Amino acid sequence: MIGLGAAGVAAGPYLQRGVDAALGSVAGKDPTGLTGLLPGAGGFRYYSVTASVPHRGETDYRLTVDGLVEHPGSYRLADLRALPQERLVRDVQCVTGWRVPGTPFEGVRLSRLLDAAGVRPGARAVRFTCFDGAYSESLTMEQARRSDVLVALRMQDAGISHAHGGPVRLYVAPMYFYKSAKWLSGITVTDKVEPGYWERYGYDVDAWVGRSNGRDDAPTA
Ligand SMILES: Nc1nc2c(c(=O)[nH]1)N[C@H]1C(S)=C(S)[C@@H](COP(=O)(O)O)O[C@H]1N2
Ligand SMILES: [Mo]
Repeated sequence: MIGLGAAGVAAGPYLQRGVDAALGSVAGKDPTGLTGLLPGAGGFRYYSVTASVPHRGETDYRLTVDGLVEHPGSYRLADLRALPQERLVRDVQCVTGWRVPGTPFEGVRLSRLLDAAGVRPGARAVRFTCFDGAYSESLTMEQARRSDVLVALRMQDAGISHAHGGPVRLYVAPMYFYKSAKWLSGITVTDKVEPGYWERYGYDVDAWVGRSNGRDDAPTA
């Protein structure tokens, strides 16, 4: 069953509905990945574009920062925890419709890591890679520097579980949840935005909640 799901994802999200039907109760009707309802997680669905993901923790987790920076480097979990932590409590919104209200995330502001690395002139974007070996995401430099974009170490007042992309995931609060890359392992500063995994299938690169992917919600006061 996992093999069938992975094949469906590889072929594209629009085929996923058929795959979901074949998987029956195992997967939800969701075009953005292999899904399943996470137990006890407040309505979150599990997403991974790969059939399995290695576990990384205290001894073997590394987050590399490279590309157009003065000081490329890598962080261990302890290094990330030693930096000032930011807490955000917002609604999580998946582009397919499900939503989890008031979810706390905590971590290091991405802008802090960019400042520490020393972004070079000419840098316009940031690319994110994951230790699942497949997923990627990207932000413009302006988006990446927002105060509501975190390299998150905690979610729902606990360490981020493996299912939710732990030990470290990206959290892009103002955008649909596909921007929040799980199992984050690399941050590369680049000269232009490179569309991420789902964006190659037509999802918007600028994924503002309510103002992208064909939605145009009335502005709230
Ligand atoms: N590495 C990786 N990150 C990912 C995904 C994925 O498949 N792989 N799916 C994205 C999508 S579409 C969503 S909705 C969220 C789901 O996060 P969750 O599994 O913690 O609910 O992760 C995003 N980040
Ligand atoms: Mo999603």
